[in-house]
Amino acid sequence: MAGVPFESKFGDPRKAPRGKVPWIEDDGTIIPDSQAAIEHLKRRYGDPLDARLGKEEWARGHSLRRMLEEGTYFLAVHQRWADDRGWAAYKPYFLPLLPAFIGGPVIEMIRRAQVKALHAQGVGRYTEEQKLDMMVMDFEAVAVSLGDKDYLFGSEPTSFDATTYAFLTAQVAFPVSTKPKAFVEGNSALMAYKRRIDERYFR
Ligand SMILES: N[C@@H](CCC(=O)N[C@@H](CS)C(=O)NCC(=O)O)C(=O)O
Repeated sequence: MAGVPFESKFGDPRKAPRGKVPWIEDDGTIIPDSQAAIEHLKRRYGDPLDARLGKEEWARGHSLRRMLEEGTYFLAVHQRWADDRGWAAYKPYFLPLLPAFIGGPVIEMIRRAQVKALHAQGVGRYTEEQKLDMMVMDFEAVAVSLGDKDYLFGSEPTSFDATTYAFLTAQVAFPVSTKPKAFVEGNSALMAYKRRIDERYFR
């Protein structure tokens, strides 16, 4: 989006600098966490995306991104790892990423660790219904922020659109029907926004 050339590679959390994906390597410097990576790239190569934003717009974008990455994220982890229907759909994609033979028991261990982490974070303690409603509300907040604009902050995209796009795409691409997925798919402005970004950057 910022015109910086890059090559994407498969990230293995076991080899990640902080045990988490994603991370970037830029000229020998390793930067874990998408947010820190974005800040680094802005410092190093300039900021063609967000530089035009006023302080208040930045604050709104930052709040939205933190809601998605630190709140909605855990609800999405629940969808994939803890919910039985979600797990049945996600496991066949995840399993081939692990070594053959030990992959089966290891994946169940990872699942138990994820369920424990969701409980510690707090999301795991809500009922299924509450979790789905919380997620719908988050996407509703995104839809209201977008309004009838092409991008969150007008006619051109910012780094905040990258985050929003990722969360919408993950929801739409996930094969299990849920309330939040139905909300996103039923919202014509959100779907047009997702298509706009698909066509601009991924076609
Ligand atoms: N806010 C972080 C989130 C990183 C994150 O939680 N990554 C997950 C996958 S989406 C992970 O690597 N989990 C492995 C683990 O917790 O062991 C970022 O955007 O970089």
